[in-house]
Order: sequence, then structure tokens, then C-alpha cells
Amino acid sequence: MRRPVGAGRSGKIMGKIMSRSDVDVVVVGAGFAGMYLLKRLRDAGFSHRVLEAGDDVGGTWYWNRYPGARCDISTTDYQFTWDPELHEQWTWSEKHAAQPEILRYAQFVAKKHDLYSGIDFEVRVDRAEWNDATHKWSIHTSTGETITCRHYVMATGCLSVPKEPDINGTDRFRGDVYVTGRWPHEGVDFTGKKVAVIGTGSSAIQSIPLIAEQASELVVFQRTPNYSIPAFNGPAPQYRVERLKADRAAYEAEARLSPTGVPITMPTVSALSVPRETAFEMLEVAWKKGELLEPGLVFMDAGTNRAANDVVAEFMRTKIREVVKDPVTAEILSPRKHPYGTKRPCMDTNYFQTYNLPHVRLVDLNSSPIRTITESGIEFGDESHDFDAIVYATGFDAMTGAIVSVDITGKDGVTLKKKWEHGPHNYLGLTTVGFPNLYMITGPGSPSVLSNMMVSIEQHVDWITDTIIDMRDKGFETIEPTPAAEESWRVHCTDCADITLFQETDSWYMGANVPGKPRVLFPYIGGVGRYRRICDEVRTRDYLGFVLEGSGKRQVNDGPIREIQPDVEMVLDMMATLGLPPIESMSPTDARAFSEASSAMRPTGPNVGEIVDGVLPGAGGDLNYRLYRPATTGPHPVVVYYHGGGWVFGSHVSDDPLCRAMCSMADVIIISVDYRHAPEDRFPAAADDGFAALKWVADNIESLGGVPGQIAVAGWSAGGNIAAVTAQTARDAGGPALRGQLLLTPVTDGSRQHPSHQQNASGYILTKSLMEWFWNHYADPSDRTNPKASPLLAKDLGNLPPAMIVTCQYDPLRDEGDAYADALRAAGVPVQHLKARGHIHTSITMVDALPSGVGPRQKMAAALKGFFA
Ligand code: NA7
Repeated sequence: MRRPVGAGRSGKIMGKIMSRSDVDVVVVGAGFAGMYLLKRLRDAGFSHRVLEAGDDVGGTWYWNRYPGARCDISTTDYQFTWDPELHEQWTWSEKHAAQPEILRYAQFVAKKHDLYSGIDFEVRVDRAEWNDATHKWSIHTSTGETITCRHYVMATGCLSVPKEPDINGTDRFRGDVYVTGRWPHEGVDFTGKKVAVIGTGSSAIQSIPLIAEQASELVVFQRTPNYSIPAFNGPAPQYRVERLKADRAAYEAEARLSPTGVPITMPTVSALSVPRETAFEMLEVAWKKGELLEPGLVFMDAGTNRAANDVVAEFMRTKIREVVKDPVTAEILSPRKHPYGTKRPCMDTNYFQTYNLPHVRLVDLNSSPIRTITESGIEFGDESHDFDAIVYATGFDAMTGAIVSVDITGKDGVTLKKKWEHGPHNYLGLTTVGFPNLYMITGPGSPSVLSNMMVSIEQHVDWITDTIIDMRDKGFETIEPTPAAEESWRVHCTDCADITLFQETDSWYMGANVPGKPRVLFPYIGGVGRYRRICDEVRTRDYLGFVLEGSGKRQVNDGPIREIQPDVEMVLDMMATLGLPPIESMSPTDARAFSEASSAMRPTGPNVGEIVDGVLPGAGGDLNYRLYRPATTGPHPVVVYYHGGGWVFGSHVSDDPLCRAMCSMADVIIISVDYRHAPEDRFPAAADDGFAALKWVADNIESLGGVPGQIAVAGWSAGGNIAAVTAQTARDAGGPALRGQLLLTPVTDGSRQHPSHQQNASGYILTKSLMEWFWNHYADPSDRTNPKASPLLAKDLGNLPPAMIVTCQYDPLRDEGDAYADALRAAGVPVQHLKARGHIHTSITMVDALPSGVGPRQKMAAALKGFFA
């Protein structure tokens, strides 16, 4: 089917003839994004032009016609949801639709909704400039036309500009040359031909088996082997079909709020918590489903922990070895360097089997690099080989290539290409500072290629259309993000990327395939659902992070949209779904049982050399302690550690993972000591025990394996309070002399409210009311001004040991911790103060559960080491 003749010439909007050279919105691209946007703009009554370089709709499915081109997402999920009739009117023939069928679907939708009449085909945009006086874009096209518009949308796709070949001699070859992303529409017959394929990414993996069926000889040139699972193509997955039939709306809603845009059960098991055999059995079940996202989502930590990822990677290599008969070829095809999922995982039909065919050969470019392409073939290693055809499956200038290939000039004459020289800085992946009213669909900084594109495309189209409708309703002409919002989005995207393994790999996700491209994770890895909620929140909070102007009005609603660490947010979201009762509604006995039960479920933390449990004399009787000794040869410095738990619960073992981590990272002995708890033993019992324990450890340091004189204190929360008080008591008592104090989110002032008590009163595990419950159990109001309860109130803070103080942004105790750091510094105490951005009161103690805590813990360990240096 071809588009109807005369398409793209209608200028009729809602019954009125509109000027074609001055419109509300210009859209570049008529792939799925441009098509849906056209529909929404038309329905909303905006005048528009949609410009498309090709001669038909379909975008990526128009251009990528190489043999075997297929969608890797099931047809149950890779389709429009905005027209419910489509589900009745269109039936997909298989689970993973091939390119011709997807193109036919695009054409079907375009015809049904009369989209052809709104698109100008075979028109490229060469240049676009923002005019700050008229508040309009001028769009210059390949046909010589200039169109002015208020809003300008790049719906140009993420993988639409093939990468320039970076191989010697590409121009010399006199045979046939093909590029997978620009395949001839009439197809290619390789029968009897000697063919070279360069590249082993998704396009190559899909096309190689089919090229091999025709070619007399096929040589595949591989630089990096890829993980690929069999598609097991056939009918769409029955369980998805049934869920759609039962409740399509619920299924689609779940997709929109899921991490990937496809409803999937998220894993809760660590790959490191089950025996290898069990892990492989679980992976086998996922592998057999033939769904792209499944194997990567069997284990909760495959994307964040290299050892966990290795389990999946080894499973994949086992599968390759089972298929490929020649062990040398199997090994060359086995990815070893990059973690599973950090390059786009592929789906294939008989890819690895193809290497068992006698006329197919694999060349490892790492041992036999291409020296040059010649007139008749390729010289590589110490060989020279003639070919009839060369297929470049060498990929794309992904995500930004198509956007910056148009010369886009924003305010003050700055081009987007220039602005993005060091990274595609943007807000929400939709807009960018200096380029008002310019929108990108599925651009960098949005889930894009890490999601089901259909879900992400629809979300972006809806957000953009709804935004310009809002602007029209309120009389605004321009919208532009603020520099602060853009920077905060960059930080949030980096926070998300930092906890994954993506940055370990040179991939096109990281811009690494194109020489000179900045190295950042281009797509947003925080997940489709989280991203949608953020975009929605921006609108409901009156365009947070944007400046809107027009009709003499200016609205600036500046501020960051997300500062909390993404993994911390995930924990909070998960806890919110559990509906747990507040601890302060429990009796102390029940609260202790609850705390112990929660601790039993957390990861255990790293191994240490030795753990010794013992008893020491406290101020009011014996106290338990646990000693953590490093695996290195002693003696070691000693840190006396006081656990958290609001003086009410916890014990010498309750902070076990954190103690293990500090012991192994700082190479020090940690002695975690218990103390008497409230309400049975109120103030100052805990403080007295803290000092008694320190004295006993100092007196017995040699027999404990420590170095005499090398002793410090540390504590978290109420334990940080005890550590700080102990340091003051030791100073006043004339010893033991301490080398340092490490205070993690300490309680330092029970005498009054600080702003953070109010700002972070609820929603971050430690709440204002829980903190009040702790204080009420521990100390009378009259005692709270005593520096033994509130160390911040000590008259003299001089001559205390050097301190490392960690405070967390979303902690009610943040301000009192900050105040203590400031006060110590003012008193001449050397202070390192880490203000942990995006963290909550508990998150840094969550060892092996929250990757974002690793950095702060490394700094804490470095501080401990520094105390003894
Ligand atoms: P990809 O995934 O970028 O794959 C390109 C392949 O080409 C990859 O194996 C590259 O090796 C290889 N390549 C690139 N340049 C060279 C040179 N100069 N020499 C040898 N080999 C080279 O692109 P695809 O088209 O396969 O897939 C893109 C996406 O389209 C896909 O993920 C789907 O989302 C749809 P490298 O890995 O860089 O070592």
C-alpha cells in the first residue's frame, strides 16, 4: 500500500483554511510519534505542518527494511492504545511482527485517520531559528520553503541517522554496498553472492541468518559479541492476550506505570541469594518465554551488581556453547567484557545456529582487524578476501543524531549542536534551556530506547499536546525550562545511571559508538512509570521548572523536580504499598520485635576476617558487644560503635551490615556495643553505658587486637548521639583520648524543633512523630537541654576529636546534624561534613540494598582511616 496521491496538501483545520506558511505547530517526522501527534493537534484545533523526509509514514519501519527486521517487543504491547477501535480492526499475525507488517499497520492507521492529508512527504528540515521578537520558530526546508510556527516538535526517532562508516577505504569498494538502516525498498537478492556483514548488533543479528540462506559465502566481521535470546516467534503470548481480553484498560494502565512500558512482574530475588543451579533454572524459564525483557528481570540486582549480572551473563554464554558446534567460534561469540543488558540485548531466529553452516565464517576483529576495504573486498589480519557485497550493520548516531543534524539555532544565536557538545542537557528529555517551544519526542533524558517505544511515544505526545493546550488556554506564548531545573534533571539522570552497570560499557546508549560524542547515559534509566509520574507532577505543580510568558504575563515556577536518590525512592514506594503501621503506634516490645523482623530480611553485608561476641561491664551491668575484625593482619585501630534505634530498640548486632562494611572498607576493628534501652532505663543510662564501654575497650585494647591509643567512636542516629556525648564525656574526664568521631545522622538536639523536623516530618521512614516518641521514652523535657542528651547544647565544643558528620537531605534530623558540624567547626574542631544529597535517615545503613549508599559509605570509611593515619 502506498500513500494516496495528493497527500500533504490540505490546509483545512476545523473548517477554516489556514495559512500553510505560518502555523501553530511544525512537527518533523511521520513515524508513530508524528502520526499520533498529528491526530492530537488536529483534534485540539491547532494549525500544523508535519514534514517527513521519506515518501510514506512509518519512520523507523519505513527505513529499516533489511531482511529479518522485526520488533523485539510483543505485538500485544507494541501498538497504539489511543484508538481502541484499532484493536478490533487490526490483527497481528505473530508475536514479533516483521517490518512489512508494522509498516502496513502504520499505513492502515494513517488511512483510517486521514493522516496522509496532513503530512508533507519528501521534505527535509535543513535549518530552524528561534525569533525572540516574534516568539516564533522559522523552519527552512529542503524544498526552499520557510514556515513559521509557535511550537516546533522533533519527532525524528532515536535510531534514524546511520553512523558514518569509520573504516578505511569504504569509498573504494566497487561491489554492492548496503546499510541496514537504509535498505533498498525493492529488497536485495544475495543468491550465489559472496557477502560480508560488518557489525553484530541487533540489525546484524536479525539479518545474518536470512542473508546466509541466500549467499554462497558469508563472512561476519565482529568487533564485540552480543547477548541474544531466541525470539521463539509464533502467536502472541497467551497470558498477555488473555489479560488484554479480560481488561485492556487495566493492562494498558499497568504498562504506562511499569518500569519498561510492558507489564512485567518485577523481581524480588537477588541472583546471589540462590545456588547457581537454581538461578539457571529460573533464567531458563524466562529464556523460554522468548520475550526480550524477561531474562534481565529475573533477578532484582542484575542491573546494579556485577556479580549478580555475571550469573545471567554466564547463563547466556552456556546457551551459545550449547548451539555453536565449534568451541573456538562459540567463545568468540560469547560476550565476556560487558555486563548483560548494558548493550542492547538482541533477539534472534537461528542466529547462533547460522555459524554451524559450512559457508558462514566469523572473523574476530580484535585479533584480525580490518586494515582496509579495497575495490574488490576487505583486507583484514593477514588475509585479503573478495566480496560481491558488503553490508554495513554498523549502527546509528543514536538519540541525538537526528536532532542535531538539523541546524537548530535558539536564543542568542546558540545552536543546539554547540549547546550539546558536552552532553545533551535538557529538562525531562522534552525541552532544553535556550530553545523555547522546542520539544523532543523520546529524546535523550527520557526512557526512550530503554522502554517500549509505543508507550513512551504516546506519553510524550500527550504531554506536549496537553502543555500547548494549557498555554493556549492561559494565554502563554512561550515555555522554556529554567537552568536550575535543567541542571537538577541532569543530576537526577546521573543519580539513576550511577546505580546501574551501564557506564561500564562502551555502547551507543553511552554515545560511545560515535567518535567525539560525549560519554553520558543518553536515555533515562529511572523507569517509564516513575518518569511519567514526574512529567505529570510538573504539570500539576504549575509547570515546575519552567518559565512561561505571553500576553504580558510571566510565570516562573523554579525548582528541582526530583532530588531523592532513585533507589531510595523505590524503597519508599515499596514500603508505601505495604501499609505498615507507624512504629509510634506500637508498644516498645512490639516495636523491638518489628525492628528485629525487618532486620532479618536485609542483605547480610560483606564478609569480615572474624566476628567475636562478648560481654563487657557497663555502667549498670553487663553489656553485649560484637567485635568485627578485618581479614588483614593486625593489630588494627579500634572503633567503638553505637547502634541506632532511638534509645528504644536495636542491639549490638542490629547494625550488623553497616559494621561489616565499615570494618572491611576502613580496615579497622569495629566493636559494636549495646547499651541500656528506654523506657525501662531512661536518660542518662544509655549515655553512661556508652562511656563505660569506651573505657573498657580502651583498657583492653591490646587483648582485643587493637593498637593502643588508636581508638575512635562512631554511631548512627541515637547511636550517633551517644558517640557525640561519649566524645564530650571522654574529653571532660581526661580520657580515653579519641582519634575521631564518626556521626551518621546523629541526634544532637532534643530541646527544640529545627526546620527539617517540619520539612521532612513524614514520608521518609524516620518521622517527626516517631522522633518525638523516641524522645518521650528516653528523656524528660527538662533533661533534654542537658548536653548529655543534646550534645549541641554543650557550652564548650572545643578540644573534641576530629569529626566526620553525615547528614541526609530528607531526614528530620538533618538540621541538628548540620548545626553540630557547624558548631564543632566554629569551636576549632576539624570537621568533615558530608551532606548526603537525596538520602533519608536510614538509607546509608542499607548495605548491599541501596547502591546509592556506597559513595557516602566510602567517604565514611575514608574518614575512619584518616582518623588513624
Ligand atoms: P548497533 O547495535 O549499534 O550495532 C552496530 C554493530 O556494528 C556493533 O556490533 C558494532 O560493534 C559494529 N560496528 C560499528 N562500527 C564498526 C566498525 N567500524 N568496525 C566494526 N564493527 C563496527 O546497531 P544496530 O543497527 O544493530 O541496532 C541498533 C538498534 O536498532 C537496535 O538496538 C534496536 O533498538 C534497533 P561494537 O559493538 O561497537 O564494537
